[in-house]
Amino acid sequence: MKAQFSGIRRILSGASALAASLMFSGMFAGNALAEDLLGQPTPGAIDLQPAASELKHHAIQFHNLVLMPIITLITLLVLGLLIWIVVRYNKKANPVPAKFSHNTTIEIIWTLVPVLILMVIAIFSFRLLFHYNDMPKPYMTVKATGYQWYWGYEYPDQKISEIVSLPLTKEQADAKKVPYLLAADKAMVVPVNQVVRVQVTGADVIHAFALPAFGLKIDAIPGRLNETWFKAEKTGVYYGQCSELCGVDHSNMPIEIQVVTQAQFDAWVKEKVAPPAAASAPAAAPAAPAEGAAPAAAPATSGATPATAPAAAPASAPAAAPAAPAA
Ligand SMILES: [Cu+2]
Repeated sequence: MKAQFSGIRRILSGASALAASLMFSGMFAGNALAEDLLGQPTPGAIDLQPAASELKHHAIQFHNLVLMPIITLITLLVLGLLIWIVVRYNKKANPVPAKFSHNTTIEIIWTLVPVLILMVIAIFSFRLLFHYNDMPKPYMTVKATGYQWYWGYEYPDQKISEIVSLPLTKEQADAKKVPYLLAADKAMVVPVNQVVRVQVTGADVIHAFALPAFGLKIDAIPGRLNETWFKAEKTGVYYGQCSELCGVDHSNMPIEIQVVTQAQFDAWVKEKVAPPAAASAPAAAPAAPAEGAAPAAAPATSGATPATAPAAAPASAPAAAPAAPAA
């Protein structure tokens, strides 16, 4: 079975290369496909965005080796038939037309051949769907919630509550030298080479979480939790957008995923987890001096009246936080 597939694949890839060179030579000679930007669209590019995850590699293979050759061959066949009929059977070349109608053989052929073509597409299509479905054991989960009109990212494993990711204005994007309508003020941060499960839902209307470089596109539906996954191969910044017409600011729902090294991710998690620890500081504060907690926190809290204590707490919190686990 596998050998058969590889045979078909070889034939199809040959046809694909031929078709691609026929269709695109000259027309797009100025575009070097190899220079496509990773993680974002390239101006003037015609191909799919380069892959940065396993799923996207499979999707590109399906597109390039199965769909494109079939589409190209069918288009060329129909074009050839049209030209042949126009040239051979016009009034001048064929003054006395044939009188017959119906041809059982041809009718069987043009019923069976499309069925076979669809079966070939289905085999490879299901293989791709199974790849999407068969998520390896995830390292972590991120819950992405679509709102009108922004995204929220929650990290249940790391106990990081929802991070609101807002779009940047044109001025902000230009100032930061990031792509407008793709970059967000806060990104989803994930480690490289780890399986990330993305749970997707909508808070108000249907949105869609899509990121081309990872081959992701899944609906964010209120009341439902959809699930997909990716395993980023390279560190970097990857952009996507909401892909379901969700209202007036649909175009203002950028998705930015920052893929960082494991060490950077761990540091980021530590930094994000710190605020909840600081939030619990006010409760711990009265007890802190007795336990000999951070000296920096002591002067601020010991002299404070109950009324000023909450106000003082946030300022002293960062200093007190590292000491808290030790106490
Ligand atoms: Cu949306």
